[in-house]
Amino acid sequence: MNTILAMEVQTANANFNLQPKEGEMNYLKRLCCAVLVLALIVGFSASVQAAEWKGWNIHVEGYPNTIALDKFAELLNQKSDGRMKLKMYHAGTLGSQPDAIEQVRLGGLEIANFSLGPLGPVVPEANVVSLPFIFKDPDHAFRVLDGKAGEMINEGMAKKGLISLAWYDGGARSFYNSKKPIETPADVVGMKVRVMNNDLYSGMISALGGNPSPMAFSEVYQSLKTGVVDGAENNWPSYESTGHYEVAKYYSLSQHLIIPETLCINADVYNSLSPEDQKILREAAQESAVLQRKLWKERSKASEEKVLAGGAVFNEIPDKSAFQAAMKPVYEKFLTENPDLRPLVELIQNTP
Ligand code: GTR
Repeated sequence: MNTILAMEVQTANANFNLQPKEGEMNYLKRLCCAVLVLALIVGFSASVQAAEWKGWNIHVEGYPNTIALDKFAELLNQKSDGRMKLKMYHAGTLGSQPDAIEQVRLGGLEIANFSLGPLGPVVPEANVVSLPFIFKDPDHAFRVLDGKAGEMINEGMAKKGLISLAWYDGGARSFYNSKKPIETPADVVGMKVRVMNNDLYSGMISALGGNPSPMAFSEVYQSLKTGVVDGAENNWPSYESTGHYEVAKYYSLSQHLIIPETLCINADVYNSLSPEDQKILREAAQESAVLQRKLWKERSKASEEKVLAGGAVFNEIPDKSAFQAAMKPVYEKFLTENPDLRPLVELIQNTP
C-alpha cells in the first residue's frame, strides 16, 4: 500500500468509527423525538396565546394617564389569565398623536389613550367637545359622556374603526404665554399661539385676534423657548409635566376648552374577541378610568402648586363672557359645515 492509499484507508476507518453504535442510535432517536415534541408544544402554546398588543400614550412616567394605562395592562392580563396582553409605550415614543390615531384605525397599533381634540378631525361627532366653552366644567363633560351624547360619540368613533372603552379626565385647558397675563381677548391680539391639529382651535385663536400655530405636543417646549410661538394652552398637569411653565410663565385661567379623553381599541381587534373577553376588556378599562380620574384631581392640584413654586405667574379671569362672545363665529362656521351635528351640540348644551 502506498502512503496515500494508507491515509485514505485510515480516514475511511476514522469516518466509519464516527458512525453511532446501536445504543447511541436509540439515544439519538429519542433526542430527536424529544426536540420534536418540544417544538410542537412551543408552537402550539404560541398559537393559543394572544399576541401582545401595542398601546400608545403621549404622556411621561408618573403622569395620571400613564399610571392608569399601566394598571389597565396589568388588569387585562390578570382578568383574562394571560389571554389579553398589552405593552404600553409611553411618552409618545410610537409617534405623534395624529399618526397614532391612524395607526390604531388601521391596526398597526391596537390600543391608545387619545384626547378627543386631535380625534375631532377624524370623528366629526367627537369634534363637538372641541367647541370652546361647550362644557360648564369637567363634571358636566362626564355627565354628557355618560348619556346619549356619549353614545353618539361612541357610534361616530366605531364608524371610523375605533371602539371607546372608557373616558379619562383631560381637565380644563387655559392659555399660557411668555409675554403677559391674559385678561381680555384684546390681550391675545397678535400673539402666536400653538394649538393642537384641529381647525376648530385655529379658528378659536383667530377669532380672538391671535395667530394660531398647529404643532405636535413634543415640539412645543422648544418653540416656546426660542420664540417660534409666544404661548400655548393646556391643563395644569400638562403645563407642568412638559416644563412649559419654565419658558411661558403667565398662566391665565380661561378654561376655554374641556376635552375628555378616550381609552380606545382597534375595532377589528375588539370584534375578534369573545363576548367574555370584551366584557373583561371593558371592566379593566373602567377600573383604569376610575384610577385615572382620582389621580387626575390629585395631580392637577400638585402641578398647580409646583409651577407656582417654580415661578409661574397665575391670574384668574372672573368674567369670561367676552371670550365666550368672541367664539360666536367659531360655532357658526362649525354648524354651517356640519348641520347634522346641531342636535348633538344642543343636546350637550341642554344637559344639566
Ligand atoms: C394634553 C393631552 C394630550 C395632548 C396634549 C397636547 O392635555 O392629554 O393628549 O393632546 O394635551 O396639547 O397636544
